[in-house]
Amino acid sequence: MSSAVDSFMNYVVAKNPNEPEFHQAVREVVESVMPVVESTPAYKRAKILERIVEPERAVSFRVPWMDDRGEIRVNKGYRVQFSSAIGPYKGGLRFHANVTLGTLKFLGFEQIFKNSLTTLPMGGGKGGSDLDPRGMSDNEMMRFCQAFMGELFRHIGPDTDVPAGDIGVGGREIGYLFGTYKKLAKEFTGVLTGKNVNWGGSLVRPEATGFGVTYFIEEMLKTKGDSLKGKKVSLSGFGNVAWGAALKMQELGATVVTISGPDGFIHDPNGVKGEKIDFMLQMRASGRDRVQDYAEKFKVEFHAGKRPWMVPVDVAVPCAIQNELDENDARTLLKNGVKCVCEAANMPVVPKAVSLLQEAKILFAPGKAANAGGVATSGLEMSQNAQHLYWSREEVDARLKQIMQRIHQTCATYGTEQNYVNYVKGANIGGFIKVADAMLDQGLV
Ligand code: 2IT
Repeated sequence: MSSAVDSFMNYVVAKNPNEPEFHQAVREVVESVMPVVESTPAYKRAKILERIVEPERAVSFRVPWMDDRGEIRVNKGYRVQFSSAIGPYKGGLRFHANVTLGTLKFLGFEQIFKNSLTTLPMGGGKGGSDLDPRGMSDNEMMRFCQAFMGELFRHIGPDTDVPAGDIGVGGREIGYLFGTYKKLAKEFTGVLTGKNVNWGGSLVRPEATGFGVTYFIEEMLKTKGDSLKGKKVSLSGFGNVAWGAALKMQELGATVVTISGPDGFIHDPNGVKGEKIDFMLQMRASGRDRVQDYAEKFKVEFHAGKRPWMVPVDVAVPCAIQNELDENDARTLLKNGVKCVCEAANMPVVPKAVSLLQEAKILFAPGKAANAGGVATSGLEMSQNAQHLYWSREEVDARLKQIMQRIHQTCATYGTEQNYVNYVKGANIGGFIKVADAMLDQGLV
């Protein structure tokens, strides 16, 4: 089997040079699904794997804009429309200095299987820009978003491709992007998700990724007769995902002891709770991209340039960015008795660290299963927009929770090996089969 994986990966690497994150994401899925493909002649005949790793379409465009000093700035803009087998392309926009086409191909590829797992009719896509938003004024961000949407609008639509936020794109950016789309398309439609609730957004969408991750962890712990109550939890990041997770962790009786930023991490043994969680929003709005402000305000330890995985915890939840938890971090967490590591960001744990955690037979879940609550709630926002209705907070939250429980069940169904749930395998196979079967049904397109 590993030779089939290796030869397929040689093909992928040769066709997509210099895209290491994309190779990493593809290898992880192919390792899981190769046995299914090898034993399903229809998938082999239809070249499902060769087709699924090639985006249906990827656009790259120029984003020229003017900063507050009157200087002209030029960024790259992209939208990768990866798969529309089970619905319109769906996935976020990332504004971050290290964004390349390869980054967005990795994210768009992951999104195909994640969206399939939600059980909602959404294909996979991702977009963004190499913009570094740090230190930008509100007016600069508005002009950037107007320039970005000035090109993107012709490639998207409520039944074609529905972007949302990701790193660097939150409610403010979605507002500016939506304003420009509406003006150019002359249409008020659900073309973006993550909108403000006053004009088409869904309740619970801001919290949804972090809530969903927490519901998923609760399901994982339940398989061991355990729960989050009384557990010590480390989070990385301090953005939207970490914020939502901190809120729900507090509600379920866990103590969040770390958050982090590019400058280092803070250790708050009494717990990131109450007004301290609200302060995460202020830190994000400040655009300073540092957590030392938290340490100064609440008089807790700050570890400059370090990652939070050295703190002994029961549950570790990387919420920041890809490849932020490596083999050494995994060894440290295991040595300190970690019971569960759950990816809340997309692919934050490096492959060797994933193997170490799985070999130690602790609970480990991949982002495409555990963080699917964000895009699932985007799907619920699309449903509400299509009906021209709003659902209550209780209704959206109940649906989100049920979706996370179903995703957990799918992982267990396809991933159980001798009393151990391999969530990576379960998520990949569960997500893949539905997309592959839809591709068979729709012929060679
Ligand atoms: O990675 C993700 O799933 C997201 N950034 C959310 C995408 C969405 O369309 O809500």
